[in-house]
Amino acid sequence: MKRVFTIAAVIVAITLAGCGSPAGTGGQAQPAESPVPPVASAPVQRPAPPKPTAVVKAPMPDTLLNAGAGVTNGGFEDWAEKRPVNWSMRPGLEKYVSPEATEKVGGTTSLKVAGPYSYTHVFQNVTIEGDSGGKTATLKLQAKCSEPKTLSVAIALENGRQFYSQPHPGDGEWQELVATCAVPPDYQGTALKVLIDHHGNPKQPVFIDDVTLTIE
Ligand SMILES: [Ca+2]
Repeated sequence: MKRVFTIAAVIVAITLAGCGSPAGTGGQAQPAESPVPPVASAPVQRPAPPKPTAVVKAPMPDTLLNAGAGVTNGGFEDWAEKRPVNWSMRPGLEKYVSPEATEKVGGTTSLKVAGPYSYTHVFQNVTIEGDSGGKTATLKLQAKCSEPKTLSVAIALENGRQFYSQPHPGDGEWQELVATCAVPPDYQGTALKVLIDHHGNPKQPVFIDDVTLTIE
């Protein structure tokens, strides 16, 4: 009998154990954790960077030559008393210049310069209005010359410095001659001299037309 009770007790124990709470639940079922939604990556509003302050450069003041006219009578169209208006020569050498209607580039006449002489200069002082320091002046003209190394042109500063072009090749053709002058930054002069230099005991005349002077 004792063995029968023991078996019965075991059975009861097993049965009671089977009526317990479901294993593993621990009572109240926990709601499944919902996954953390990803944080929407909203565009980050950053404050607009300050606009760069526009650097306003003061414009280079204009430099006026002959009050804006540049070289005056650069085409040698205007003559008075057998001299080209606004051009100069050394005293006594005016007789070597004349207007020439058959050799010209523009207009109706050019400047003819003919010897005999060892050399002669025809020049014009071009006044400067405004600051010219640090700028570059450029002289251009058309010239016809038949003897090599007898004709050059130049820009002269008031301190005596001269900036010469290459000489005309002397080929008997119209050629452009160009002289450039780097004006010193501290230049205080009030004029630039445009200089036509015919030299070397030339035997043949030269012709000049369309003289211009610019600065920038
Ligand atoms: Ca002319």
